Amino acid sequence: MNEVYISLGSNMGDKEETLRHAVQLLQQQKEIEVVKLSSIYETDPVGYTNQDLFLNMVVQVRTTLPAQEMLEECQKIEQALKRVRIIRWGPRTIDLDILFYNHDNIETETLIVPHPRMHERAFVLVPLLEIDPNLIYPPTGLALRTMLELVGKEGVRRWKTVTGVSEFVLSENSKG
Ligand code: A4P
Ligand code: MG
Repeated sequence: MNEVYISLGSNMGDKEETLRHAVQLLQQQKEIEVVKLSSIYETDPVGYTNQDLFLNMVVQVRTTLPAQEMLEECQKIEQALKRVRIIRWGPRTIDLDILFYNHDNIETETLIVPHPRMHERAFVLVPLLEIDPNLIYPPTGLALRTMLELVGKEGVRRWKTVTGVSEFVLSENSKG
């Protein structure tokens, strides 16, 4: 069984519903078990800043799928949720990025793991460390919480606490 961390981000439409729907679609795959969810964070846009705030979260899953097939599942979910992307780093209904696949280092034309920008992004590190505060970033051997201290938590605010996978997936339309 492989342990995988996935970062989810949305900044168009009903962002919370989009995150929930993406987690539902992950959970519905028989080869994927969603194990843990972070809280949902409201985050200031990074990169292209003239766009709406994001909601970001991280999920931990277990899967029998090889990394490339896990990426394809993530891309199917992005397509199912009709991701529109006009500007690089610009608004998107949903983005799913693979952060870690076990402790593997993967570098193919379509997949780089660990995700090459994760360690400089508070919107990834804060929810990831909520799931496991002791994670190490394999390329540097540094604790991720040390990397977060360097980056700072500015622009990342806890927006909604998520109590469990099934509660989150089933709590359709509950706002606030
Ligand atoms: N790809 C390579 N490695 C991976 C991986 N580990 N996980 C390839 C997922 N995909 C990976 O991605 C382009 C290609 O990357 C894919 O075809 C895949 O083969 P994309 O998602 O289609 O393009 P993108 O979203 O424009 O690029 P990317 O790299 O996902 O964007 P970023 O760098 O993740 O930036 N600000 C806030 N606050 N919150 C956000 O969530 N997100 C971005 C997106 C910018 N600013 C943000 C946020
Ligand atoms: Mg992406």
